[in-house]
Amino acid sequence: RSKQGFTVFFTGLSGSGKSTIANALMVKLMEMGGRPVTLLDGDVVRKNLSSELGFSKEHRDLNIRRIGYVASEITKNGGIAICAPIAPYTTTRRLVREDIEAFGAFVEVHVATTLEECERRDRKGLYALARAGKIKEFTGISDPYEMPTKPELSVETENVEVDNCAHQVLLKLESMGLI
Ligand code: GGZ
Repeated sequence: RSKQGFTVFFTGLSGSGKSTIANALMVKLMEMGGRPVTLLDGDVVRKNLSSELGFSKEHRDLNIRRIGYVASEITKNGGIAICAPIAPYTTTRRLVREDIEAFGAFVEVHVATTLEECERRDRKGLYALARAGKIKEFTGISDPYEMPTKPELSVETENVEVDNCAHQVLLKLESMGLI
């Protein structure tokens, strides 16, 4: 019997390394073959699925529920969904978990790179703009990020290489009997 579908749901601050780890994980899972792998990255989703949405709590929640719905359909059909939005609200993450666990496994991975480190890197210059008040409601600066308390896995990118983080996720998936 083929294995059940599942969703890997990354959550973390802007610039924490979610996309990079998610991409590395996707490559590893694709190399293993078997099930189709679908990446639902934060900014790609915002461009294609949630282009009318902003960053209020209502809009973020809508965005995350949409991602959750697509991931649940993929999971239902035996595929692998990798999601990488900020997803700052605990309650919303829990709702998505419930949506997906109806069909398969939900693996929450907290990319726990600290705000200090994300801001120090400031790869896209967004933190500087947020500090200057030019971006309102910016996660970690002028908008909340509720830390996951019981993620399946927590990784950080300050002292650990991206590839190593992706490998930790693979090991977790193995230990859960998903791959
Ligand atoms: C947070 C923002 C904001 C505000 C624009 N707050 O580093 P990025 O640029 O590429 O990733 C961030 C992305 C966040 O979108 P998500 O869909 O992942 O957020 S959520 O899960 O909360 O719906 C950032 C950019 O959009 N960005 N304005 N105000 N991030």
